[in-house]
Amino acid sequence: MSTTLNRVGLPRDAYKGAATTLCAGCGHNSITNHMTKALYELGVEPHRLAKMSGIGCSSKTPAYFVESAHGFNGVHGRMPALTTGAQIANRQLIMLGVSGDGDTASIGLGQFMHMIRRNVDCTYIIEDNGTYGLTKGQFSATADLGSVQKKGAVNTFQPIDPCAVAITLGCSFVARSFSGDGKQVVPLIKAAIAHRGTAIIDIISPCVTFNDHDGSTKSYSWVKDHEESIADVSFIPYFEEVHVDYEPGTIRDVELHDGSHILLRKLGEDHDPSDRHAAMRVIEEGRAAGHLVTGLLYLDTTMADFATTEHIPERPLKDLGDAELRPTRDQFTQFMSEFA
Ligand SMILES: Cc1ncc(C[n+]2csc(CCOP(=O)(O)OP(=O)(O)O)c2C)c(N)n1
Ligand code: SF4
Repeated sequence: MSTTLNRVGLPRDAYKGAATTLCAGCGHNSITNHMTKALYELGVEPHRLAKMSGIGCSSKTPAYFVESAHGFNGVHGRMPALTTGAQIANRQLIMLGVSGDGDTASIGLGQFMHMIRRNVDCTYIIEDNGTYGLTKGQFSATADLGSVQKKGAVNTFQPIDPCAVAITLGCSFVARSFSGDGKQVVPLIKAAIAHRGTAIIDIISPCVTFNDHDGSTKSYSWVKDHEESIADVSFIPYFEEVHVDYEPGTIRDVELHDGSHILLRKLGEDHDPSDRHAAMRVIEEGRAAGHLVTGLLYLDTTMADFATTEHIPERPLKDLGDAELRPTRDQFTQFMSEFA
C-alpha cells in the first residue's frame, strides 16, 4: 500500500473504487487506472468530483475509482443532460463523464452534440471499443467500414468519428488516445480537467471478449501497429513550476484556464492544436493512410463555458438564500408590466 500523500493530504488508495467486474484485459480497466493516477496526482478532493455516466461496460467504470466522490449512473446516452444539470446546480463540482462509443455515438449522439455546442465544463471520456460490449458485441457507430465481427459479419456502414464531430461543432478540447498508452492518457486527462469547457477524449479501449480479433480496427494488435502520435504530451499543474528542458522550437506550451500548462513536444510534423482546419486535416489524412492519430488534436482556451455564458452563480444553488433567488418586488412588477 502506497502511503505517499498528495497535495490535499490523501494517499493513492483514497482514489480507488470497488473491485472491477469487467473482463480481465478489458481496455476500460486500464483507463480506470489512468483516471485514478491523474486524479491522485492532481490532488482532486473527492467531495468536489462528480462521476457521471450512462449505460454500458464503460459506463460502469465510475464505480471502480474514487469511491467517496459523487456519482450518477444515468439512462443510456443521457449522461450529458445529467451533467449539464448538475453543473448548473453546483459550478464548483469537477464533472467527469465516462461513456462508451455506443452510449455516445449511437443513442447519445444528440446529447453529445448539444453538450459540446453549449461548452459545458466537463471532461468527457469515451471508452471506444467499436462495439456494444455489454449487450454482447454488436457493431457500434464508431466501427470502421469493412471491419469484421468476431463471428465474421462485416460492417457495411460508415463510422462516426467522435473527434471529427466534436471539432466540427467547435468543441474547445479534442483529443484521442489509446487505453494502453498511460503516458499519453494521464496528462491528457489532467489537461482536460484543467480546461474550462467540454473536453472530449476518445480513448480506443479494446473489448477483449467481442472485438479484439483479426479484422477489428479496435483491437490491441491493430492499434499497436497503426498508432501515430502527433506529439509527446506532458502536463504541469498550476501548483508546480514550469521547467522545460527540451530544445527551443520542439516544444509547444499552452497555458490552461487554471494556470496549468500542457506541453506538446513535436514528433515529426508540428501540429498546431489551435488550428481547427489542421486538426480536421490530421484526422482525415490519418484515416486515409490507415493510421490512428493520437494526441491533443484541438484546443481553444478562449471560449466561455456554459455556466459562465448563462451567468450561473459561483456558489452552489442550494446555498443561495431567498434574497439571491427571488426577484425584488420592483423587479417583479417591472417583469409583469412587460406582459401587460
Ligand atoms: C434505451 C436503451 N436502449 C438500449 C439499451 C441496451 N444497451 C445497453 S448497453 C448498450 C450499448 C453499450 O455500448 P457502449 O456504450 O459502446 O459500451 P461498452 O459496453 O461497449 O463499453 C445498449 C445498446 C439500453 N440499456 N437502454
Ligand atoms: S464485454 Fe468487452 S467491454 Fe465489456 S467488460 Fe468485457 S471486454 Fe470490456
